[in-house]
Amino acid sequence: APMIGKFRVGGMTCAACVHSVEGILRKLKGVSRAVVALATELGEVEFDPKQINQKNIIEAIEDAGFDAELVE
Ligand code: 9UX
Repeated sequence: APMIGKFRVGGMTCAACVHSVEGILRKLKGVSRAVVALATELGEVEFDPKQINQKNIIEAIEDAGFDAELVE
């Protein structure tokens, strides 16, 4: 069953950053949905835990030059 991960994404300064992060997340194998909000810096990602985990998602965001941490 899919899981929802909530992340705080730092370093986004314009709407294009948001689209960039969403695009990166949606391309990851196992991710079925990704939305990121600039104002709150919160991202919500639906993923298949058999294919990808929260750490992989954080690393993908960081590889793109942004900060990311899990929100409990
Ligand atoms: Mo906007 Mo973001 O000009 O990496 S795309 S700041």
